[in-house]
Amino acid sequence: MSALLERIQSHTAKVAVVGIGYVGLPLCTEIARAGFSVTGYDKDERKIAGVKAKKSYIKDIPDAVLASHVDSGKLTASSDPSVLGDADVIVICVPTPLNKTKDPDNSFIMAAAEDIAPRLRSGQLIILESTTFPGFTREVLVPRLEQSGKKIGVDFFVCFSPERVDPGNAKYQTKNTPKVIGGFTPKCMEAGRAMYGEVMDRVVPVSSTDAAEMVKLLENTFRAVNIGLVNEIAIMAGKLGLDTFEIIEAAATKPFGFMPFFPGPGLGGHCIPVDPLYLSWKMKTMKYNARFIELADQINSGMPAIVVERVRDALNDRKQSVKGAKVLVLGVSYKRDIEDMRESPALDVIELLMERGAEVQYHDPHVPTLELPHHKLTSVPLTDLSSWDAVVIVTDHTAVDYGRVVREARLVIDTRNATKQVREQAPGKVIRL
Ligand code: SAJ
Repeated sequence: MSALLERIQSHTAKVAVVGIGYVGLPLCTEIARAGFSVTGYDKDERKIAGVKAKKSYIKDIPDAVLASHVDSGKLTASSDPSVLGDADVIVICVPTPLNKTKDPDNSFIMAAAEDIAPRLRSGQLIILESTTFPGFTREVLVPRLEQSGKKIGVDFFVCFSPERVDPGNAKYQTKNTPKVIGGFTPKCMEAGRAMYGEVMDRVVPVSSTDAAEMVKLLENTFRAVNIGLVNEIAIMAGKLGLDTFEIIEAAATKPFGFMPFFPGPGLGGHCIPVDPLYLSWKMKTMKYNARFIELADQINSGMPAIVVERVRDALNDRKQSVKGAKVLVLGVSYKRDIEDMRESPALDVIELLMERGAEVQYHDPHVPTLELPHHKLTSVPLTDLSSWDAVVIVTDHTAVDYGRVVREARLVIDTRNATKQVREQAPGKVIRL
């Protein structure tokens, strides 16, 4: 342990980061910036090639930043698992999705454990960053690593430290976002705090790996449940004939005790729709039903159908049916100004409209093509907006001229309040969620 601490404090410790995606690559650059030699380990040869060619594939990491660390010799990349045996510190930043039955899929973490276990060396520190259920590190990861015959807290050290990367956030990046960390034993914690203390602006120790796992799940469950709440408020406001966004914006003037969330077409991304279900799944194994999480998931998953109901009702008011209607979906990525389509509710909105016989196309400046189960669509240019029976704003990209949309379109269903500044130019033409 003392040798590990000495190498960490002198920045001579060698670090390996398993998984160099939107979490791992920024982490690699911060570790290199702190003066450590760091190797990005990934099975995706394209990522390895990107790092070696100093061509960043992560928007938050400019090519110049990547190049500076590669040219200094501090940052390398490899798909050879032997780098894991050489490393003093190994950080695991791999995906933890849900499988088809919405149960946790920890297979990527276990694949990393299979790469590490046969190469586990005395004195190594392993930090898991991938979001998982409370108890995973203690019940699954550590026992797997101990099968090597080495003893946790004596021969090797394990911590859990949740990733808090918010892609595209100009203010908070890896280094200046407080870093929560929990150690399996006090020595594990000492090693983890020492390592991240050399890289991050602020380290937040908690009492265990389970606690650190739970911190992450609370953070993202908080968002999913509050988004579910405002989505239900939108459903209720619709029945009351009230404008949801007006209600929320007025409530948001309360300077204390309130935090605005806004309704939308559903929950997209790889965090918010997924992480809370890791917690509810774990509670099910303990015969407890995490009702808020389940209810939020039901409401959020049901929003695409609510959007299609709003389209149906708006067309109906114009004596038109959805069947045969020409509908343009405006914006399809899971949130504004990004190209990420993971779990995007736009996919469900399009599918539901097509099932009801609408002729659907989409426009998204960030998404050139779209793969649906039975269709492949291409983003159409924003010309001749009056040719559509309805334009449905599903993602509110800033690149779109919403003034032109409300002036030229015949009917606009706005699920994001994108037309807030311009809808007065076309009274009665814009229906908001
Ligand atoms: N959404 C709403 N209404 C809201 C806020 C979000 O419908 O009021 C929708 C978004 O459109 C999107 C989904 O929820 O489809 C998730 O949005 P998000 O703003 O939470 O963005 P994400 O998925 O990029 O979440 C990430 C998370 N970061 C990590 O897990 C490390 C989350 O913890 C961050 O709080 C969030 O970014 C953020 O604050 O931007």
